[in-house]
Amino acid sequence: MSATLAIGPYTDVEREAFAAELKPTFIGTRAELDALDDAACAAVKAIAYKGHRPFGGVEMDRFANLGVIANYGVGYDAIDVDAAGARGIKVTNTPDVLNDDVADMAIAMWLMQGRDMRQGDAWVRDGSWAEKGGLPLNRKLSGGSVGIMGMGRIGRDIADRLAAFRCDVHYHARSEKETPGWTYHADPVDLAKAVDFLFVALVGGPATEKYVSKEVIAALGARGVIINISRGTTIDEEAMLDALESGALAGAGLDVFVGEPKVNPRFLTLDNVVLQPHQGSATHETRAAMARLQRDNVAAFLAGDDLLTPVN
Ligand code: 8YV
Repeated sequence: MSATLAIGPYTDVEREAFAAELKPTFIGTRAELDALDDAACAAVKAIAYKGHRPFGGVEMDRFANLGVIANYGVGYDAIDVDAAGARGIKVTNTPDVLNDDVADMAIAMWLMQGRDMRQGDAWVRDGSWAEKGGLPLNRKLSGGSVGIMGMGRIGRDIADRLAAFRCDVHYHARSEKETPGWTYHADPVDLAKAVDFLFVALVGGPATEKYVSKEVIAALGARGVIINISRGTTIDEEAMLDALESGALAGAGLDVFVGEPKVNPRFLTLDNVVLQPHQGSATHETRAAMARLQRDNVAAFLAGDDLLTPVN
């Protein structure tokens, strides 16, 4: 048994890189984790974690010599960081290396939803163009009013892109930030009232559950569109579905869902949504950088060096 346990759906490329550097033991499923015997668990000093299944105190207690959980991803809501801290276990994540890709995905869904590109593609493919003429007109996006919910590193990269589209940028965050003249709203409902397009870039976890509430969704209104690249849990999904179905909300572009990869079937019949399988960071380049940073954190811990990107 190795000192490093790699838990999750690692790709072959990631496995090879991991095997060459740290020779971890790989665990793909919950059953394999449960099947580890006491001696194997006692050998584990570092866990490299990938995925969104909760990993809490009960799981940590199986590893008496565990010192670090290195998460693959900037969001570490799957890991109970308080439980880790209480046991003297450090947690790391993979910030920054994925900002570009996630912000690009947000902009792509905004363009795709606002310009009806999903419908446009179908219009060409099914012969409607030749039969009926052009697609019904859609919405101008450049120069519009946009809101960012959560002005962390990814929120800022989305805002920078929207500024290049000459949009009027508004945002909500716990505190006002230094920005190039963007409008701060201390109340999330006020932000929603001020804009047509709302980009959700909050951190996940209990503190932000349903932060985009029924009231926020109502305040966005019938011309409102929600773009979410954060976590499904940050939005009151049922309230959003009700509003999308009734026309109280114009549309949504969603890369994340409550209970993913299973998606509420109500989404599947809606024409006013663009749905993506949580692939904001899913490019060869960025995933390689995330995996690199995760391995570097594990290696630093095993060598007794400072962790590169600790979160506790
Ligand atoms: C996931 C993500 O890590 O970084 C995050 O917080 O949600 C993603 O990049 C990725 O889906 C692998 O689990």
